[in-house]
Amino acid sequence: MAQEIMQVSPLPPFMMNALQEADYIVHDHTHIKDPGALSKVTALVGTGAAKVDKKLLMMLPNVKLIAICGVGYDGVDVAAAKEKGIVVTHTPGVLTDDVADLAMGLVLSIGRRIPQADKFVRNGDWVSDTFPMTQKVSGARIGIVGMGRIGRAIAKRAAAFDMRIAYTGREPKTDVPYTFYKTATALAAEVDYLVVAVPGGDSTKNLIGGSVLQALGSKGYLINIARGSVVDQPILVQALKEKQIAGAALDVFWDEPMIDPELRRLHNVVLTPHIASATEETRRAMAALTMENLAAFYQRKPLLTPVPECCA
Ligand code: 8YV
Repeated sequence: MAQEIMQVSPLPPFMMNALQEADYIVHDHTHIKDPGALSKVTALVGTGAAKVDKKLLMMLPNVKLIAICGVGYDGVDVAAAKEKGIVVTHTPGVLTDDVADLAMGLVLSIGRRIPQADKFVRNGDWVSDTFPMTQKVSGARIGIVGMGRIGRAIAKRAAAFDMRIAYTGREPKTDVPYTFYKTATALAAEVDYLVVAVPGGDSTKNLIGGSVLQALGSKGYLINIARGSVVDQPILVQALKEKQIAGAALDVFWDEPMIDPELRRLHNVVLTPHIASATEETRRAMAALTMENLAAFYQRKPLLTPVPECCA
C-alpha cells in the first residue's frame, strides 16, 4: 500500500521524482484539497526551512515522523512532536564539507573583497583606478562560534591557511587544540574573522548582538553560515553602516528571501542566497539520507539519523 506523506516546504524536483518513484503519495500542506487526506498522512518531509508547529501537528493525528532534509531543524517544534510520539530526523554529516567550504569562501570573499574586485573589473574601473589593498587572510585570527561538526570542518580548512584558531561554545572540547573562550564577546575581541556555526533556535537567538560586534571592532569581519536568527540583524546593519565592524559575509538572514534593502545597499558585505549546502552532490546526498530515514520508518527499522532530542 502506498504511504501518504506531506511536504512541509518546497522540495527539489529530483527529490519529488524520487519520492513518487518510490511510490509515496505526496500531499502539499499549502494545497490540501481533501481534508480527509490529513488523517492519512503518516510522515512529513521538508527542508531546513520547514515550519512545523504545534498547530500543524494537531491537524495531522497520524503523523509519526518528521524527516528534515537539512542539518538544521529549528523550524520544527521538537518538544510538541515528542509529546505526540513523533520522531524527527535530519541530515547531519553529508553537508559538513560544503558548508565549511562556503564559510572559507566567504572569509576569503569578504577579507580580500573578491566580489567587489570582480565588479571593479566588469565596470571598467580598472582603466582609471587601482583597486584598494585589503587585509591578509593567511595567518589571520579566526574565531568559530560553535565547535560542532561544521565548526571543526571550518577549523580544519582555516588551519590549512595557517590561521590562528579559537572558538566558543557551551563548553571546551577536550579533543581540539584550539583556544577556548567562554563567551562570543570574549572570542570576538581576540579575532579578525568571527564565523558563526551554531544551530538556530531559541537558545542561540540574537547571540551575536551589539556587545559581540563592538568587541569584534572596526577591523573585524563577521561570517554567518548558520541561521539568520543567531545574529541580531538590525544591530548588525547599524554596525556595518557606522563601520563599527569592517564587514560581514552572510549566507543566512532574517526572513529569507526578503533581504533588508539597507543590507543590500551596503558595500562592506558579501551576500549569498543560503547556498552553503547547495551543490548537486550534497543536495542529492541529503535527499538520499532523508529517503533512507523514511524507508527505515515504514519498514520499522532503526532510523538512521534522528535528531539528538529524539535519541534520549
Ligand atoms: C538548507 C540548511 O537550507 O541543512 C541546513 O540546515 O540550512 C540547508 O542545507 C536546506 O535544508 C536544504 O534542503
